[in-house]
Amino acid sequence: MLTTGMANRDFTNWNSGFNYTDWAFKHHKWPQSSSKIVVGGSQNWHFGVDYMDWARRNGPFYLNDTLVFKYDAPTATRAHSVYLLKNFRSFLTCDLTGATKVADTTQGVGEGFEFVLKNWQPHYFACGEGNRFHCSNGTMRFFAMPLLRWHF
Ligand SMILES: [Cu+2]
Repeated sequence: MLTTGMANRDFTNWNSGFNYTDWAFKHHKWPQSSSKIVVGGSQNWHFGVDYMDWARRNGPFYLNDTLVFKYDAPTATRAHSVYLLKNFRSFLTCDLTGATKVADTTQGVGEGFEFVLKNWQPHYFACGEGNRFHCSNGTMRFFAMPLLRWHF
């Protein structure tokens, strides 16, 4: 029988420094392969593509999958980049405050910029160009929560 004291202690441990990714790596076997997915498919990473819709149709994504962001070299009028927004609220409002730039405006050229989903946590991707204009008006944002690919 689980006593109240036990339950409380477990709850406390759960909240303090529990690392989901470490736990998953310790307790589970990992699959032989992971996928490489070009964000936006043939449309690549462009202004005006609905990436939330793309992610819905092409997800779910799994831990250790690689997302490839392909975009043209920057010009005087247009450039793209890849940012990880801080949280869901930043995602909803395209707020770049506290965001992490993971690829600058040149890194999507050619084979594209590869981002490996290494951590079991939500990822809020967005283009950081145009002072949030690409994110909000250009719909260059999507959400990815990598799932565990169980080995049966
Ligand atoms: Cu952009």
